[in-house]
Amino acid sequence: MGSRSDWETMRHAAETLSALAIPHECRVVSAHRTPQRMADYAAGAAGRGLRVIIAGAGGAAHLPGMTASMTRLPVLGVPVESHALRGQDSLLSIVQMPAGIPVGTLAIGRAGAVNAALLAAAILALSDPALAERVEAFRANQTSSVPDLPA
Ligand code: RP5
Repeated sequence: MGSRSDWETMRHAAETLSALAIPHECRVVSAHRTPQRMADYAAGAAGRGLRVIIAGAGGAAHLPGMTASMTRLPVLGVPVESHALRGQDSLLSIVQMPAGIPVGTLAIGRAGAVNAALLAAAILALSDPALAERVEAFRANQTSSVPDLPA
């Protein structure tokens, strides 16, 4: 994520990964304030064995796109809700990547963070049958927990 202030949103991604027993790490890496840290992180990610990157940022959110430009790993972008524009700025700056460098962009805020983790899980589950079973169980549990009546 681009700032500690993003953690309130991005913790939902981390919690979802934990619920699925997916090993992960959480780091603050800013495209604007720590560009060298971002370059080192992105360029070294595949070599360290990472398989998917979830990048959350707000405002002029260059982190997901810049990260994607420096790694072959899939990058999932989460637009963090900004104060000034309620995340519209984050969303548009993450989603409108020029052809050639993709960022899989999720919804603004908590929903995007949760779904980034679930999408990462789905990607990883393609080559991990045990994780595929946990993803199926997660979804079955979610389905059975939806009440029939409004109150
Ligand atoms: C972005 O700037 C971060 O991703 C964050 O959403 C936004 C504001 O950061 P802070 O000023 O709260 O550190 O780089």
